[in-house]
Amino acid sequence: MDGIRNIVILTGAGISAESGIATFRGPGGLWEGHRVEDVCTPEALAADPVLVHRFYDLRRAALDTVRPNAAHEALARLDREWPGELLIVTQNVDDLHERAGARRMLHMHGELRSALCAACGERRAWSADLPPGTACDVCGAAALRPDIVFFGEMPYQMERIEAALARADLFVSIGTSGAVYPAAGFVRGAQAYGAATLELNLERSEGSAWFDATRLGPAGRLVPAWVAEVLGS
Ligand code: BJW
Repeated sequence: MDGIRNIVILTGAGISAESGIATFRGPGGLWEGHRVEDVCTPEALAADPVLVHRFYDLRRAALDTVRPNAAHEALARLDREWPGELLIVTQNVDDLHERAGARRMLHMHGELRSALCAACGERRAWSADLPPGTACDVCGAAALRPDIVFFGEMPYQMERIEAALARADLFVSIGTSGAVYPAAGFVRGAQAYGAATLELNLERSEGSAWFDATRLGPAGRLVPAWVAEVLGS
């Protein structure tokens, strides 16, 4: 990995598939016949808050039944051992990267184990069920909602991501379909700043043509092999 010092890694639902968490698109997808971009919106939340809150309550509770897989563990090892800059940007709302031990990471699409106040914007750790109308500790409004970035809402920490992409020597995308922006555009952004780009995915994605190289296979096999290569072991 000559000349590589700063790495940005983007992960998607595919990295958690081998832990037993369904991906969004494709057969058996999480939204079962609905297009995620039709149902995962602020309008859907406003129309049926009980249904949407319940959906996320079930997924939050299901986190107790899954654990990190070899791909999450390999990225946590990279985080511990890589001497240069590293940022793992996950689109996932599960907590498997941090449970594997990754620290230099962020959740751009929110977190299941967090609640967001729709009135004041406060975010707080949340592990129980979250019924509609739960009051915010900070402003008192009965406005806590799942801390999930819906379509049409701004993903978190975009400035930090853009700054990391601008400094990256290598951008790696793992287990994401390249169907959702702005994440799907990171490969071209990183390239414009001069980074090399690599995709690790089960199959070719909508964005594959943009990458310098694509390796196909399950993340649980590809990611540990790639991390060993990067760390020279
Ligand atoms: C494996 C594997 C294994 C399987 N090993 N791999 C037109 C053009 C451009 C943009 C837009 C547009 N129209 C609208 C937009 C914007 C919109 C958008 O992108 N829409 C598209 C439908 C076109 N985006 C937004 O609204 C975003 N906000 C925004 O743009 O704000 C404005 C802005 C302006 C300027 C700068 C910045 C922002 C918000 C997007 C929010 C997405 N939220 C969700 C919901 C989470 C809720 C929940 O969990 O319930 O996030 S949608 C859903 O998709 C989720 C995911 O994070 C996201 C991406 O999915 P992901 O991870 O790629 O999963 P899959 O299932 O699609 O793919 C899995 C992949 O894994 C596949 O490739 C498999 O092959 C692979 N795989 N098993 C390795 N074992």
